[in-house]
Amino acid sequence: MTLLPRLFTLAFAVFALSAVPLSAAKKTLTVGFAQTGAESAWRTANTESLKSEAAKRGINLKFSDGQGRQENQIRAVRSFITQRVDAIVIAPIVETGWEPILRDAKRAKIPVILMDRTVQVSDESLYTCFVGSDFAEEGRMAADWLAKHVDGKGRILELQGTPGSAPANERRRAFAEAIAKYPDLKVIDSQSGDFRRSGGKEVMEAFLKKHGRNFDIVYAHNDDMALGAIQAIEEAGLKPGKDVTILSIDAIKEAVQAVVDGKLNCTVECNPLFGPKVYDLIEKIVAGETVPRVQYNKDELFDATNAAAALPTRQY
Ligand code: GYE
Repeated sequence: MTLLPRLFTLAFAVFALSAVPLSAAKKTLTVGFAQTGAESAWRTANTESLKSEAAKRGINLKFSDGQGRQENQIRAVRSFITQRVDAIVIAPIVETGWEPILRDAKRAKIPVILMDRTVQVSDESLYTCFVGSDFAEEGRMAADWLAKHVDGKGRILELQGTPGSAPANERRRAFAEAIAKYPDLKVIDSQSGDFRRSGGKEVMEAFLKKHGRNFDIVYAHNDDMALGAIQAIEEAGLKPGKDVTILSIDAIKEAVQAVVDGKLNCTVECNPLFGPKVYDLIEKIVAGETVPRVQYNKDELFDATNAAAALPTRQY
């Protein structure tokens, strides 16, 4: 044999060998993620978890920042459907208004994973599953802690999250229900700070103008708003954590630090690190396995008794 045909044979053998593992290799998954926006440190940690875990697993993640608007999220989902992604992850900014786009996704046979926040729909089969925290349980944990800490007495100012969002709705409802047992523990005013630090500060400034010193407690639906409120309270010459009892939800590192510093009295954990869980679910769904419809995180509570010990290992 001359050299040329031998080279051809060799090249063919190499090609044939490499072709086998290639065709047997796992297909790269493409996932569309419609995020709410970047309103809080919790949200930043959540986005980072989904991005870094996708990179680790070689998943092609199409990320859309909804900038706090449901119509942006719906537009992103529509474009994911057109692109025929393998799965869609939504962190629904509000609970209502999702039926039409979820119907479109179902018609296109694209599984939808609701992450972090729930939706209200008439037909549960419009999404495949939900993974998140139990917001009602968080509201109850905050209320029970408070009732013990202030001996069932006090005037509460409430800083609500984004109006119409599942965490604002549930954290408000469950907290109110739990404190109803204590006739001397009352919410005297409640306004939305949109889960933002600047929102918490502005609403707290308005509360201080309106109520003067006639309140005892601030209950914030998230840490960022509590941290904003703490700033406003300090600027008004009061001592947060001492003159005013302050409690919130999320347990971001900065808030656990504020508990250690005595400026925040308690924060209920709400873990945002959903990356591994979400992609485990998607890999199973795509492989045709059934997955649990609803999965909740197990969250803890941090106050003066355990914050210092927890601080060094906080991951977000
Ligand atoms: O508490 C808040 C964020 O939906 C649980 O959204 C989430 C909430 C979280 O902006 O910080």
